[in-house]
Amino acid sequence: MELLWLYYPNRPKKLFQYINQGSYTKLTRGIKKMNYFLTEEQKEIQALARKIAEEKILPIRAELDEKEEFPREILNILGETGLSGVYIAEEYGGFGKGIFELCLIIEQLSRFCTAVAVSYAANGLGLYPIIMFGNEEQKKKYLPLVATEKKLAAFGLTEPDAGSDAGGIQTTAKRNGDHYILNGTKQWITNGGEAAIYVVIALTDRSRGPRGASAFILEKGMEGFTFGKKEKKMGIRASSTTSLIFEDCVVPKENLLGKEGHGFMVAMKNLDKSRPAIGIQAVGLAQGALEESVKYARERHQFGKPIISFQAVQHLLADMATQTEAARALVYSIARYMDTNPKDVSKVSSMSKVFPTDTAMKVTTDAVQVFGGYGYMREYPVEKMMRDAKILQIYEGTNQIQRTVIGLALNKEYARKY
Ligand code: COS
Repeated sequence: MELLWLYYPNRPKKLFQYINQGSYTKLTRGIKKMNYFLTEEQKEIQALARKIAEEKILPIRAELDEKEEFPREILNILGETGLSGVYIAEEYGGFGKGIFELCLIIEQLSRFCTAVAVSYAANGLGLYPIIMFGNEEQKKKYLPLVATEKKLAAFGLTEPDAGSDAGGIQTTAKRNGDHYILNGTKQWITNGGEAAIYVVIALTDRSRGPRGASAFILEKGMEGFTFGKKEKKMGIRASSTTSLIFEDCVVPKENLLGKEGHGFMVAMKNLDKSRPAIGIQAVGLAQGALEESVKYARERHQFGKPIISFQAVQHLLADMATQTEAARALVYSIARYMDTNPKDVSKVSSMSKVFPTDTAMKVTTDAVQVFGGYGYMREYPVEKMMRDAKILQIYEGTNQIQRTVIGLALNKEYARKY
């Protein structure tokens, strides 16, 4: 611990306080993972997230799901320990780390509850536009709120008639003196109603389509900004999903993010940045389902033997384990690559989402199969895991869109290089 202080003298003390409480021997056993050559600091971040997940999420995840209750207390703990600010620069109260460290945390949370993991991850989706395109004042004002004050963030792009076709948004922002006046509705916004900060994409020049879109920072409580009802979902039920409603919503001109007309680019770059965070939710979820399945297959007896001794079950588990590890290796390597700030990451970013999320759907479905009839019952965790997996193939760009992005990039790269 002391050594870490020497390396990062500006860091608030609290990050590693939590980790020193209690003993690790009580933690649940996991399946042995590959050595991904994490630094000592990355191991500490991972261990802290794991401890919080096992002690705070595992005992109540079924209840949170059943009651569709927002996990505010768990998010507060993530805020108090400093994990909410891991990817935020130190000068704004964070730890100045990258997408890779963010992924290490999300993986551990998602291993026990994807609803908690996405509520945490959505902060990144809300803040990365400010990190990438915000001016100094905007960064100083908004980033510390999440890094040190336990506030949450959200991103508003999707509309009732604009999902995959993000360029088809209809929400408008009209300049009126020192303000913009926003009108329109955003739909299915993660952390809707719970977040204090919202980055919203709206048209400042309708005639120019996507090229007339601009990004704005909104605060909960602004005049003319309200929320729709909390959606009732198939999975990730503890997370909050609402619409954002703008009726002559007054936004100061200082809250324009970047330049007018750059909103679509801001949105696309933001999605590029955040898709590994969805891929790693899938990895954590698949890992959780695999662990539950191995444990169960060792305990469940049929024909006088544990079912793990039957080849049919072994082969299912073997594929689940192999695919989960492959997904992890993919996300880890892409996240590390993206942290070197290469110019164009759309292709790899989409890859880091599409493969792990298809994998999680398969692994969780197979987990229910291993559990048989019990797997279909709500008393066992794999039922929730399979429901939670489905949204991963849909949100932040359907997997069909991810394949389109990859295909377009392949075509472009080939034309350029050969
Ligand atoms: N980074 C930066 N700029 C980008 C970009 C990226 N990743 N992708 C597109 N752009 C730019 C283009 O360069 C183009 O700029 P110019 O107007 O200067 O030429 C502009 O944005 C429009 O691009 P394009 O014509 O490719 O737009 P399309 O509407 O055809 O977009 C896809 C295509 C499918 C890639 C886009 O609509 C998309 O990603 N959709 C999915 C959205 C999504 O994930 N929705 C769920 C949201 S959940 S938060």
